[in-house]
Amino acid sequence: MSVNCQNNKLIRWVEEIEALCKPEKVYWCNGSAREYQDLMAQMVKAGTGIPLEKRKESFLFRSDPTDVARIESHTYVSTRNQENAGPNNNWISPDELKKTMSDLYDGCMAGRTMYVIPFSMGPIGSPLAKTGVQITDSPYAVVNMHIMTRVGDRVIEALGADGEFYPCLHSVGAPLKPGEEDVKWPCAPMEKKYISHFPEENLIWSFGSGYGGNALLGKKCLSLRIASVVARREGWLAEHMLLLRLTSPEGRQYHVAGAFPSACGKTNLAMITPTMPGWKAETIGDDICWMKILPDGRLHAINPEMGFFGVAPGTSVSTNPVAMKMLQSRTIFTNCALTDDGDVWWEEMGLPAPARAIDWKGRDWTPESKEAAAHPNARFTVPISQCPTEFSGWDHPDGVPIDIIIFGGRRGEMMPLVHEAFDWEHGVFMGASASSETTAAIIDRNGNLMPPQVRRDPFAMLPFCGYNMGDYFQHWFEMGDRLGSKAPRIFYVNWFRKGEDGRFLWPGFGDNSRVLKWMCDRVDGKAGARESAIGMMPEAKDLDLSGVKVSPEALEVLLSVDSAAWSEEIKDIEAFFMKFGDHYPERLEKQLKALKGRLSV
Ligand code: GTP
Ligand code: SPV
Ligand code: MN
Repeated sequence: MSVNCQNNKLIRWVEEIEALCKPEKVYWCNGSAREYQDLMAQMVKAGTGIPLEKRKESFLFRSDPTDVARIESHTYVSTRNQENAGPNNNWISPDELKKTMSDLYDGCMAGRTMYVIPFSMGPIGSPLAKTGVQITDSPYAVVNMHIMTRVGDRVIEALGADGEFYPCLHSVGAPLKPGEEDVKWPCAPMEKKYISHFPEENLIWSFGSGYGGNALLGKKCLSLRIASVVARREGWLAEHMLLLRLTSPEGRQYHVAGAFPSACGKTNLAMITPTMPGWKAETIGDDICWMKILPDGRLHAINPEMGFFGVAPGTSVSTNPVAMKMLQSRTIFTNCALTDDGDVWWEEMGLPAPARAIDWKGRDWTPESKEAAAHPNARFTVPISQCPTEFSGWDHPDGVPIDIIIFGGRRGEMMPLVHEAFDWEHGVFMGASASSETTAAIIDRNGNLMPPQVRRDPFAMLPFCGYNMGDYFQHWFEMGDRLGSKAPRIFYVNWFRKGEDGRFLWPGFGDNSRVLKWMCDRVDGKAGARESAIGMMPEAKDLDLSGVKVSPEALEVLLSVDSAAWSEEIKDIEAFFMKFGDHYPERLEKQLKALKGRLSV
């Protein structure tokens, strides 16, 4: 047991889980560098962690080929009344789900160590922070939690004798028989994987997967699914958003929060290198943001995490030079390819493909191989402190006051580069009607990558809202009522529009700063815009496009509203909203009607 733990509730919970899961031993994590190193050394010895010669203190892990991303079809929000989980969540009653999972947990840690990880989301002791305790039998999860959250004795101290914590139970679901040799990436078969949330008890139970959001329970499970429920109750917002601070050449500062679905550009925008001369960008967070109205009446945001779990493929010196610097050392890589000289490689890394490599499945690979060398959802885990553009005040307990909220998604057609909401209520409609093509960040119920398909993904929260999303929309309207004239301005972007040749029309990445500048100028009343059916939009002359490689024809497409396509889109939006029945807010219906009127459909 932890020498310091005075919290009886925690001690009792750990004892109860030990009795259920029957591990070989129990270890309380103290969060020290030594502990991290010892666990790494142990995993290297077991052959699961591969030290990288080319990157100091960095390691490569390869997951089981069936355990490569979040599994939405096996993710549950379990409330007594199904209506509270809403049509946006998979639901099983708490009694049934707990029965099924208790049977799975029974003896599931045999032959393994059970780690107890006390962690804090948000600065320890901050009124915005939440304490979690993850129990896991995965040392890989422990080292990742070390990077992604604040782990250890300090948390136990802050918890004291009767502090509240969120219990997060995790097992890879692969008990070992006496003498049985372990596999490199233990996990349970697909039909036994469950990522379950019991918001009425602030409880998380995850079984069977060791990957990303399925296993690092402080992230999507606690900081979004459970936190979103708490946030609604307490009057704040828990969002799937990046956080960025921009400084104009004149020294004016703007704080931006942006919600894009998984693998749709948050990490990249959070680390943007502006191509606009004189503009500076600083990174605060790349995935999750908690926002609260403070006494100044403004919406303030913190990043509750402490590291990045970012998509590797596509990260290159030209797309994200900041990340490339950040990943030079002290990084965990998962499912990247391994080169002969002891480095990692992935597709679109901006470096020539190695003549030979070991692919993410551990097989020999050459550029002639049919399959990709890295999995498309290969990831890096790295502390924010290593980010060259880290904002020095990123973990201030009061957070930063938000000026601009951006929604968006990945749409090859239809959606223009940028449009601005007429007001907060219209902005809530934009968020609620957001859509995106699905990406490699999700696998289907058979463990396969999903073919990209357009789906509604409101506020980029479809897989992460822990309650009925109709009520979530209403909560956003009510936040606007409280914010009044101090509400941030709301925009919608799409960096992923394609031309007929299938190529992106907009250069994206650093050049997205041109769109950000337009937003900042809109906030200050300095930039022009025309009123369109879907919102305020820049004309080409309103954007600073000096030196950008985009043809006038492409710009025309990027900055126009395709009424025919939008008329079709409206039908899909309406059908989606109808699913929420009694929970569908009147104000959203009003927005939908108004848009129909403007489009004359
Ligand atoms: P999660 O960590 O899953 O939540 O993803 P994310 O939203 O942080 O996405 P990320 O920034 O990692 O980007 C995912 C993919 O989109 C990468 O392959 C990027 O190279 C690509 N991408 C990001 N920004 C742009 C852009 O502006 N234009 C284009 N064409 N691709 C982009
Ligand atoms: C996402 O899927 O949005 C991620 C990766 O950020 S995971 O942590 O696996 O959820
Ligand atoms: Mn994410």
